[in-house]
Amino acid sequence: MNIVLVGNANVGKSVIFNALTKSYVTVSNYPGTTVDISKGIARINTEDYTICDTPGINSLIIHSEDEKVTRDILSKSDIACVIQVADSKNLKRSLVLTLELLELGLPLVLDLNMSDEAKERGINIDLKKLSQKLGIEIVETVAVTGEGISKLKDAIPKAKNTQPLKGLSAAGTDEIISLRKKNQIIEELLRDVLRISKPKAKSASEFIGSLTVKPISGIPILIAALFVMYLFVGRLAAVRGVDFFEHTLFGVYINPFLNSFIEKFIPVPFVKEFLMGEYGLISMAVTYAFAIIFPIVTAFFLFFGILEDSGYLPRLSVLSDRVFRVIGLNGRAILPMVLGLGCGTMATLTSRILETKKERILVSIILTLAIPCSAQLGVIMAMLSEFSFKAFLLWFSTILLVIIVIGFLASRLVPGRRSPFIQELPPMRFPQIGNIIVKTAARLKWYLKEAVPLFVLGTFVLFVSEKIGLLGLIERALSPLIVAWLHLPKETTAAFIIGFLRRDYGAAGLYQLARIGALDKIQIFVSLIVITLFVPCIAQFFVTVKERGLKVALIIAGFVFLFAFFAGGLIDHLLRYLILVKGIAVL
Ligand SMILES: Nc1nc2c(ncn2[C@@H]2O[C@H](COP(=O)(O)OP(=O)(O)OP(=O)(O)O)[C@@H](O)[C@H]2O)c(=O)[nH]1
Ligand SMILES: [Mg+2]
Repeated sequence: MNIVLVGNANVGKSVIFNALTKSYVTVSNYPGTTVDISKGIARINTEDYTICDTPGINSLIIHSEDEKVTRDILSKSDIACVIQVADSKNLKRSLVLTLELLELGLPLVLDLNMSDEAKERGINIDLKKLSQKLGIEIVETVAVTGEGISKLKDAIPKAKNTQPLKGLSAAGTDEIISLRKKNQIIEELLRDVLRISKPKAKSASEFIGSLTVKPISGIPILIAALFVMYLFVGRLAAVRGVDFFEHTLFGVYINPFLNSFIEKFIPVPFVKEFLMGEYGLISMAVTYAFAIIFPIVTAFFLFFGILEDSGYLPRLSVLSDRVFRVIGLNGRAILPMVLGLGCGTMATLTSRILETKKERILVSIILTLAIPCSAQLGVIMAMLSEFSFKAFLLWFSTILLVIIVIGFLASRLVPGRRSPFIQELPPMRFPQIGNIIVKTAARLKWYLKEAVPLFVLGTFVLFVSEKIGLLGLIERALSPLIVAWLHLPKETTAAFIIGFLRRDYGAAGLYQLARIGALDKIQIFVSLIVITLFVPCIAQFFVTVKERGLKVALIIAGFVFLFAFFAGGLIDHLLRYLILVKGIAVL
């Protein structure tokens, strides 16, 4: 039998799910974290149940795709109990959904979560009275500390099938009358059960929150956040961390040991090259994955987790709404894009939280074209940190410009409409260290599982191509593009080839070339622009096919490929002119 967790967005459903099932699904402080159903098993009173975590909804009437998922699961037949998780701070919004759930007639438990924050704000809810009026079990929880979870478990077997509230049936089927009636009922309920004892004072977190959304203070805060990320991921992890992993751990211990091991036991030249050669399984795939990319993504995921849990991201949507309006989107679109910095594949799924098809296509285009994924971003920052933060900002502005120009043009071409922007702002919170660590570990595990096999495959492809002379052929064939147009050395071709499999792997290849001094400043910058704009990795391409259809995915990928090389060459010529002819130190 199933127990389904439903509720408005960002109320703590996923934390409750994790507490009940002892498994982990992502928890973040913004609406729309969960976009698909997650299932887990929980033992409640000696019985095993399947618990379903669902995307947040405001109503059972569907607006966006992620809401449909929830609606669908509620119409299944084997539901033992529905738990509505609610934000105690916002009882009114929760009750709109409760009234709709009552009409389903299923056993229902109302979980008033975040009661810690409600109490802080002096909000008191008379549970007994509310429970009587609605005819359902009600418990209070603080999901993040586990308070009340055992009461919630006790309430599940007690839940009985619900009935629609009286008075509501009288409204019949007229939607507007029924809406008015519902509001009236909710107002009455609130008058009976809700007591607010403290006058509303502005807290420090509210003050900081309000600074982040005003352009005058918000833009400097954004730049400061980027700077901290650049220092932490670019300088600390990517330069120091990679140095340690590559030179000390792999350079001094692991690789020499493996070398002598192979020398001793399998002294066959072919095997030696296969494992430790230029395109060797260990010297390339394993070293790139663990020595270069692992420290970078770890730092990135840590930083990102803190950002997510602080509640900054929804505020960034408010700040950026004006820019997004130019490109046919609204501020909500910042979420999939920022998530795309973690992984474009996941972010493409998150574009479900957008309301119209047009918006989802536009976001898919931008995700494919201009959003680098975590490891790639880290490598980019590391390479640019050889110059200055200025170079990083120049890269950032170039990409932003591409997003705005292409977004603007695409929004004229793709038919459809833009939806109005409504963003609820969750409170700014101090991130929970425990959640950040668990989340980072879960992401790292997923990352390794996802990336390493493709790294191995990519290396194998390069190894074979090199052996049969295909690589040289491709290098020569692409030389008008890579050498003549982009002014890059032909060795970068291999990096772009593996970039097809995973962009971060391609970026790591460029990083290696830069570190051995094979690229000058302009070449570094240009190759980074190209690899950023470059085709999506295979996984992201397939998710785009799944979500948007093959035709749209192919058009996007084809366009992006041409555009990346075109823009790279343009920037190369511009930089050469500015730096070499005019002598301006742009980088
Ligand atoms: N203070 C406090 N914070 C909570 C509580 N429950 C959840 N949170 C925080 O609220 C945020 C949202 O939690 P999630 O579990 O991701 O919310 P959700 O309902 O699954 O959200 P969506 O998947 O977006 O619909 C996270 O930052 C949690 O740490 C609580 O009882 N008290
Ligand atoms: Mg969730």
